[in-house]
Amino acid sequence: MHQTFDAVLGINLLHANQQGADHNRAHFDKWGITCFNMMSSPGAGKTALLERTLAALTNELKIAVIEGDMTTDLDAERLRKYNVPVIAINTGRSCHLDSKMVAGGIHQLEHEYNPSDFDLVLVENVGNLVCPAEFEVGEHAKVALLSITEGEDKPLKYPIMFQEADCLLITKTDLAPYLDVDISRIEANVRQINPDVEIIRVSTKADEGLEVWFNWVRTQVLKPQQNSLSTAAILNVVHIH
Ligand SMILES: Nc1nc2c(ncn2[C@@H]2O[C@H](COP(=O)(O)OP(=O)(O)OP(=O)(O)O)[C@@H](O)[C@H]2O)c(=O)[nH]1
Ligand SMILES: [Mg+2]
Ligand SMILES: [Zn+2]
Ligand SMILES: [Zn+2]
Repeated sequence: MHQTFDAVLGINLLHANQQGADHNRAHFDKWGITCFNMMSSPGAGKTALLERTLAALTNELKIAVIEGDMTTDLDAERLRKYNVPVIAINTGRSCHLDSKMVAGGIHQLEHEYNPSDFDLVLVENVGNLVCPAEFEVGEHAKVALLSITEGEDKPLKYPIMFQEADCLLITKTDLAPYLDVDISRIEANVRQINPDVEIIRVSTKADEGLEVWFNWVRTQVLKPQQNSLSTAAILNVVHIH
């Protein structure tokens, strides 16, 4: 995990990040956009899930993607096939997206499109089970993915991600017959940390649970935005275009 206080600079990094996250959320709220932060360890299936989500929902929702990777735009290229705006952010040496990086993506969306046309922005975070959960980017919901190949104990060993999640997708369930894994044990471990989290078992390969996931997405998009009265004030105070 990163140190969140830089003693030399005297900056509380998480506090500064939070201000940027409030700024981003104010943009989303002004435009009527719901934003998800999609997080998991490398390879749990974030991009595969986004591919299926875009294929299923672009006819009913206007979606844009902000794609975070340390290097390359391989995932961004996979998602551009679905004819949605995909803004690629390379984080370089950073193993998570922070709110300032995502602000760059949001401002790009604002300049290139009419942002009020969009319903949903999906942020794919860098593959990492630890710090993305601590660095809010302005999302309305945190979606965590855990594949069944990672082990039943992961929610207990990396609790912050599972504590913070609004929705947990247990992925690659098609592999269960080949593994010594008890999926209900994973669920019990998650519930121990976060009793109220929505848990959905999915497989993009075997088409399992995807309709349940799409319905969860729909309910979140339809939820009234938390539209704070201070939206305009936040945008004025911290504008980092
Ligand atoms: N068997 C199986 N494999 C899957 C499933 N979903 C994804 N995969 C495979 O898992 C690998 C990683 O999937 P990605 O979607 O690239 O994972 P990711 O979380 O986006 O990876 P990073 O962006 O690198 O962190 C690929 O080889 C996928 O084909 C699934 O439901 N079942
Ligand atoms: Mg990916
Ligand atoms: Zn990090
Ligand atoms: Zn702004």
